[in-house]
Amino acid sequence: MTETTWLWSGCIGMALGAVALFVVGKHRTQDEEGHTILHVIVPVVASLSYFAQATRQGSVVLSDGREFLFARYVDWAITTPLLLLGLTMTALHGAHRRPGLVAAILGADVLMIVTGGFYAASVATGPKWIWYLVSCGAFLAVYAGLFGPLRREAQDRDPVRRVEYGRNVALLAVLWLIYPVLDLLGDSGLQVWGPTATTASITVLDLTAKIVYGFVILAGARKVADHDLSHGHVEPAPVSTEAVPSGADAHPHPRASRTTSR
Ligand code: RET
Repeated sequence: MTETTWLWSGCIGMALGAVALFVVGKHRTQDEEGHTILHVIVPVVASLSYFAQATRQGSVVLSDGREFLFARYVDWAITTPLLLLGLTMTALHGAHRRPGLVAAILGADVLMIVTGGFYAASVATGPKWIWYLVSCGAFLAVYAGLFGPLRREAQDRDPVRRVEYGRNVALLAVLWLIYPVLDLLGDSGLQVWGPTATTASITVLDLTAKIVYGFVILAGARKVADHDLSHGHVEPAPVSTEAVPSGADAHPHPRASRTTSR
C-alpha cells in the first residue's frame, strides 16, 4: 500500500468509526452524554485531518525534501485534549471539579503536541532534539497528572468509577506511549523507516487510540450510568445543573438543590 492509500484508509476508517460510536453512544445521564459527544467528535476531527493529508492540503515539503504532515499535529492538538477531558470526567464525576488540575493536564498535553509538531518540522538537528525533549517533558507532566492527583480523585469516588478510571487510564497510557517511539524511529527522527511505514503504523495506532478506545470508554460509561441511575443521584442529561459555591457538595440530591434558599 502507498502512503496515500494509508491516508485514505485513515479517513474512511475514522468516518465509519464515528458513525459506529454515534450509534452505540447513549445519553441517559450528563456523564454518559459527555462521553458519547467526545468520542464521536474525536474521529470526526481525525477523519477530516486524514482527508487533508491524503489530498496533500495538510502537508508541506520541507527544505530537506521531507514532507511534514502538519494536519496530523492539528488533529492531535484537538483530539488528545478531548480524550483527556473524558478521563477527567470519569475521575472527577464531571470535569467542572478542580478546574486548575484539568487545565494543567490539558495544557501540558497541548504543549506536548505543539512542541512535537516543531520537532517534526525541524530541519536543523540541534533545535529538533530540543523540541523532542521538551515534548517528552510535557508528556511526562501529563502522566504525572493522570497517575497522581487525578488517580487519587478517582479513588475517592464510588467503586464503579474507580475501576473504570483505572482501566481507562492504563489503556490510554500504554497506547499513547507508542506515539513518541514511532515518531522517533520514523522519517521525522532517526529515519529507521520511511514515510510510508511511519504513516501506516501511525494510522493503525490512531484507529486503535480513537475508535477501539472509544468503544471501551462508551461501554464503561454505560456501566457508570447504570450505577448512577440505580443510586438515583444524577440528573438526566437535558436538565441544567445549578451553580455550586466553591467547596460545596457539587452533587446534592436533586430535591435538595431545588430547596436551597438564596
Ligand atoms: C510526539 C513526538 C514528540 C514527543 C512526543 C510525542 C507524543 C505524541 C502523542 C500523541 C498522541 C496522539 C493520539 C492521537 C489520537 O487520538 C508528538 C509524537 C511525546 C502522545 C492519542
